[in-house]
Amino acid sequence: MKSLSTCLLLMLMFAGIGDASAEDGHRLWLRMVSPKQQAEIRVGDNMIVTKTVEIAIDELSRFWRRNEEIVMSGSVTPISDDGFRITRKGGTITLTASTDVGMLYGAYELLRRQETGQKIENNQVVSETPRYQFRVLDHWDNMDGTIERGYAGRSVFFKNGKVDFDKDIIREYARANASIGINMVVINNVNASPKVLDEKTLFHIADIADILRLYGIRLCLSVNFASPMSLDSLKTADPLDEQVRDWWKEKVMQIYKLIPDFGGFLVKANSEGQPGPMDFGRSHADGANMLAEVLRPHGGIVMWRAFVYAQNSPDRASQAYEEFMPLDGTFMNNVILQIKNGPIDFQPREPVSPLFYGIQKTRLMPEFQITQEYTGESIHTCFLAPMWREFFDEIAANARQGSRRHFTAVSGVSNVGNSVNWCGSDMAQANWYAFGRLAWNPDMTSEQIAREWLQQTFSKADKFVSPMTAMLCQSHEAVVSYMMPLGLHHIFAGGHHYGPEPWCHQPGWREDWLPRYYHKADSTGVGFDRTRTGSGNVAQYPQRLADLYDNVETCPEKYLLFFHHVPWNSVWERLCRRYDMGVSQAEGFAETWRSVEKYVDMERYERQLKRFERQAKDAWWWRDACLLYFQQFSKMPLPQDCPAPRHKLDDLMRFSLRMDNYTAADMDKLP
Ligand code: GCV
Repeated sequence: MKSLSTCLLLMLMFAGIGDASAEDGHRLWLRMVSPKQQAEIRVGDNMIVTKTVEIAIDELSRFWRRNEEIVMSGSVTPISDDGFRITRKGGTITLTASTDVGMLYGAYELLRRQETGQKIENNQVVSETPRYQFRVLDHWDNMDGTIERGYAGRSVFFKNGKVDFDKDIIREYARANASIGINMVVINNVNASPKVLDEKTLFHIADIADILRLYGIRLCLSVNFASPMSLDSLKTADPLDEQVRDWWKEKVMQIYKLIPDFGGFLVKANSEGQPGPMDFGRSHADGANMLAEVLRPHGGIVMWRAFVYAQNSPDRASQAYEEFMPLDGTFMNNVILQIKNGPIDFQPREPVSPLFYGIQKTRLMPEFQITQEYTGESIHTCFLAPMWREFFDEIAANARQGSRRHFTAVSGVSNVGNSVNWCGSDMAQANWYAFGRLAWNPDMTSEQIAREWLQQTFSKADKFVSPMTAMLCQSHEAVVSYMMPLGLHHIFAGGHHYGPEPWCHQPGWREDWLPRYYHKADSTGVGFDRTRTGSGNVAQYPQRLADLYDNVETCPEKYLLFFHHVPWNSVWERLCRRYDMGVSQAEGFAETWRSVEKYVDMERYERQLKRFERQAKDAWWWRDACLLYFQQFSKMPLPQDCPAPRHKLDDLMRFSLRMDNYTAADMDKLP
């Protein structure tokens, strides 16, 4: 064993991270305070001190405030997948890992336990390995610096068509990711500019990869399938064309020369106007395999998105299944199909995409959306762990019924931008955190995650943590209730996805971009009939679920209007009550926040209070817009004990919110 105090000098380069400063939210959940005297960390002889291990040592020596000494030791028996083991004997805690990244994860686990008051008992063994091999954060950042569906400012990677980043910010970003186990990031939008593969651009991207690598994170890129045509004027991007294959081979070699641990490509093909193999008469598998073949020798993967839906299809929910099921078994094994959790598009609530049950011979990864495109952007508090838990729970329940289920990877569309608190809203940071924690261990409960996030990010006081945990865990259901309860979906205003516009009608627009395609309200009832006698979508589910969803009596209420068109008299009262429940929950959020004021610093308190107040108003806006609009068809009064609307339908229908990325500054312009 040797003392590492000398090495600590080397670590001055990391100083600055986590220093006490004003509470602007920038430090996220990593608000650790250093002890007066740095902790001494001992390093076992069997360990190679890489730069990543140096970071682990630095983190512990600067922030470990307990009396136990820490010994870091390489593992004699391998611990798989960057896992780690923590044991305590008397006053010595031993952290063991087989890889340097495992050591870093172990260091963050120790600090998390310290910050959340979890003791490690004498002789206790804490042993952790991540459930999924790839825990991927997808950024929808454009090279001009804008972020598609981003509500937290501009890109931290790109500006004015170029790679442009602040090294310190990227280091802090990498550190935050590593602290929750994220090990891959895709830095650019799936609606990808071919320019990202330009040699000069790659050269600068490699500088980002160099920083991420220190924290065990592999960089990936979204690629435009027609890149060979745009960048080098090839006549085709046909995946079976020799020249095209050679182009990709060379490009991939160029990338690996610059970024030896490059993770791979994420591809949105033949979807929403993006080019793809089908433009050349080839299949998704032809396209994905061509890329997989050139990446495989370097250890790279292809994440091929299954988010496809053709214009004028009778049921958008059925499209991806129809397109991808026949291809099951034809993808190479370094291709992972990336499938959105639900069959439509990151709605506040959807059933699990049937592809997760159907696909048997291809690797799969769910795609969640951390950025709140459909759940209130950076204004509403909507803690998404309960929604993602619902997904994992349904998958697990079905696996028990005999359906195969093992994912290799999990991905989430990031909510990070260059705003001072990274996510635009302080509460939205919880979703970044929750994504990482669930990607590491999908068995964690929402309460556990909320609790540890709150303790680290705000205060450990139980009078703060308990009510706020309850509020966070209720928030997703509240959002569903005041926006789209009982299985309603996609009744957002056209052009953006913030406010309600169930009436939205834009001549010339695709039908499946308009709310009425989804709610199908008419004089006979409301809801999308996806039963066996309707669109037939239920039949894409395993028999047990198909039967359950097909029958209006057994269909879970939360999916009722997703699968059934039901008469008004059977649903009107329930609908009104659900909306009201959501509104009163949202109103309660502001009250809860006011009740914990003394535990929160002024800056974050004020900033968040405004958002909670806006959220309550928006809940009313949603409730009134939807109920008053539907009432035109139901012709039924609101139940007597339901409050009178605060808005008039005509006023709401006249109001038009044509802003894609509006910020807190625009909040007062809403109804
Ligand atoms: C990146 C939805 C979003 C788009 C997004 C697309 C996708 O349609 O509104 O902004 O594009 O999903 O996931 O590809």
